[in-house]
Amino acid sequence: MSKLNILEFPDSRLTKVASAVDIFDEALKTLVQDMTETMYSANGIGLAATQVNVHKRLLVLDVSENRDQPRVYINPQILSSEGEQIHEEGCLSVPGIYANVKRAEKITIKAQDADGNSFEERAQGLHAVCIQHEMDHLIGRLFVDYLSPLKRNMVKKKLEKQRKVAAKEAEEHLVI
Ligand code: K1U
Ligand code: ZN
Repeated sequence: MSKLNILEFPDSRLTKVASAVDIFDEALKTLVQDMTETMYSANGIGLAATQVNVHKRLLVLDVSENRDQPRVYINPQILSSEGEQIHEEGCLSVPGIYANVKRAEKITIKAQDADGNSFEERAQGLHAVCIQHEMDHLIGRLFVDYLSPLKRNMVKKKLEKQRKVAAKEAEEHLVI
């Protein structure tokens, strides 16, 4: 298994729209395993293929308490949604930034597993939030796109500053 590189905002590749998965082969199973390892290693509860620069409709998640129930959703579609919830969201592609986002409270989703078998599932609470967040990635949308342009710009500046500090620290570490 390999750990994959996660693209970070404002990388334009995060805005690409993913296309349907139509081949269910060993390469797809390896991608699912690598994405799952990458999600766990980054302490995430979800990861969309777009974030690792693969523009296919595929996401992994694990919202279980013990982090031992990985799930994969290929070609996911929301069949119905009910209610509203506001939840604080984070994103591995927007590190260190958290914001409240309004989403549906309950969803019914149809997707395929890594063998191509179709299944339907009902999700609510954080599970539903995470699926909606990851499905947004597959259409090139980030949770910061729900913020005002002013707040989004502040996020961009904060990330630029974080990166400069990290680069300086790495340089100092090299000198010492
Ligand atoms: O980058 C991602 O898409 C993963 C993202 C998923 C997510 C987290 C929270 C709400 C919606 C979607 C993360 O896993 S961010 C890191 C994280 O584990 C986390 C952050 C805030 C709340 C709960 C978890
Ligand atoms: Zn995300």
